[in-house]
Amino acid sequence: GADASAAIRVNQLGFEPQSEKLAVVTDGAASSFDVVAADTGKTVFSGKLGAPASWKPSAETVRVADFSALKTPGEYRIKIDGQAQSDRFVIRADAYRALNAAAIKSYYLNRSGIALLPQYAGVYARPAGHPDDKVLVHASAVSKQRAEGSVLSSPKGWYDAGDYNKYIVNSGISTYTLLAAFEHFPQYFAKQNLSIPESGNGLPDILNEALWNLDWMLTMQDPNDGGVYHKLTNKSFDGMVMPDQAQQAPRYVVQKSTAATLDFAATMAAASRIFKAYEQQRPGLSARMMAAAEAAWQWAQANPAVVFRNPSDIKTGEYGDAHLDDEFAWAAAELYIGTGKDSYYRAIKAEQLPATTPAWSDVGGLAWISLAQHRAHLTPAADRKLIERRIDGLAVNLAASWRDSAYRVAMQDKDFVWGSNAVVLNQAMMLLQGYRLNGKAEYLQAAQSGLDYVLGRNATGYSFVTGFGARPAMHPHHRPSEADKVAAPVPGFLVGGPQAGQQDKKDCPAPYPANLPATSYLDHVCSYASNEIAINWNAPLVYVSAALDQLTAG
Ligand code: G3I
Ligand code: 9MR
Repeated sequence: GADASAAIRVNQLGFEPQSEKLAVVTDGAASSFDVVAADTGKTVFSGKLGAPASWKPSAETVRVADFSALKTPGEYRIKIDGQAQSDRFVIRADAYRALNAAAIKSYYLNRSGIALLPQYAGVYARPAGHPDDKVLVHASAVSKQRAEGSVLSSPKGWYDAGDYNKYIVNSGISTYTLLAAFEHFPQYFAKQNLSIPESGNGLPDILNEALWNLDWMLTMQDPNDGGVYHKLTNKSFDGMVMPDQAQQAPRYVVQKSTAATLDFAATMAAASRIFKAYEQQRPGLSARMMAAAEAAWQWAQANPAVVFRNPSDIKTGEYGDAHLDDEFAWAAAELYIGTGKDSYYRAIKAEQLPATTPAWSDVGGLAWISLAQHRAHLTPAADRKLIERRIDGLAVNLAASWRDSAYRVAMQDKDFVWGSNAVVLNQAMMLLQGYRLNGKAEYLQAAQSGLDYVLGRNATGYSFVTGFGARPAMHPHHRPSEADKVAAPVPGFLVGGPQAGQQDKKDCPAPYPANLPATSYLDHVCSYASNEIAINWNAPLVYVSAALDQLTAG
């Protein structure tokens, strides 16, 4: 029954045959478990539960069921005491193919400025919204060449999240992470057909999708000085309506900021090296991106401390960040890889740059990812040993937290912030960098646990990806999912996840079911603090699902 199965938490999608396979059991009484064939109920594997251990973020005592030795493809459930049964899950090759495709397709389904046609979007087809071909320069963004109220064209791009604005800081890390997935696992994406308008044009679809946003980002740079506007936005958030019904006009480009300009520089430099191979499809694009990246870098040198804060009349997402060392380092690293200029290497200040789990406000880890990826081809100025030490040092720490954790996840109390589900996936992405560097099996296992967590092995029992798993989030704070006439939410989105802040309480008619860091989650459309979706949260889902399919293949 539903109640009994809630006590056995498992990745509700399933596993690659060769992967580590763990479930977590909240029932303290049983000491053994069985894995049974989902259809016949026949036992195919039996094991002992691990010792009871407590997990601080949920204040639960749990035991681990390890059935990694079961490698036979099939559909299964876990059973304890001959009674409580888990949800169904599969063991099969390419276990995350459909998940990965949907996670990328969600970007198409969140595109601004284009009608989603039924042949690509199915029931989620909708008219175009936010053409953004006439946006105004906000008072905060005036320059010699562009007076207040000047009109710019800045179409395309993805809506940031459940809201309809477009923010450069968040676009940077999101787009880069998709590009990194492609750069690291090109074979995985080579034949993927996402059924988007550009499919079949000679570019892999993940790059087609990334281009939709890169084309927009390029319009956000002021060609007169290289600076980049922080965001393109309404004055306040739209209502819970479809994009074409959002009537707030005008839209504005708001203040250039150092963070946005550097995130833009890093992303364009990375994109430039990837699109070099596609000169035929987009002539001149790679060179244009590198020129844009260098111009942005120059602006940031001249304007090194312009921290963004919302002007008083602008009430939308801020993405304000006063710590800019990591943004400088990331941009310098990508420019160094792209140009081979040692001056950029020195600007990284690598000795002082820690490797941390990436987030929109903390992009130093992205510099280390790119440096490690390209370490064989760097100039002698680069310290290869340092690059390896940084990547491995973070992976060692994350793996230690994972091993010590009752739930076998690297997350600790402090990681349950707004968008916690992306924290665990970005941790997994960094563990995968460690694994790609030195092949330590436990890094791969710990990364697998990160994906398991968002797909059901967590303290809420939900799968946090819309459309995937037996009990997925159904009511994300996502305007199209709420306003369309379709019962199921737009699929392939990672929701933000539990965190105890509950900043949306005043806007929620329903109470949160629990208050602890790992259980403070509300599957209600009101809950922008635990149940919104966002492009930066989906990006590590794309990366990790592809990597685990590719790296675990028998
Ligand atoms: O920086 C402080 C830190 O010093 C302090 O110790 C800590 C304690 O709570 O808070 C830190 O600030 C947090 C900030 O993110 C920076 O990480 C805030 O608490 C937290 O509320 C804030 O959350 C952000 C949220 O917007 C509200 O501003 C999320 O990271 C960010 O992902 C989210 O992004 C929104 C956009 O603004 C609008 N579009 C939707 C998107 C997703 O919800
Ligand atoms: O919908 C908004 C969401 O995208 C943001 O992440 C969130 C926090 O900035 O704010 C949401 O908008 C809410 C606003 O802040 C307060 N009134 C209710 C709005 C939700 O409908």
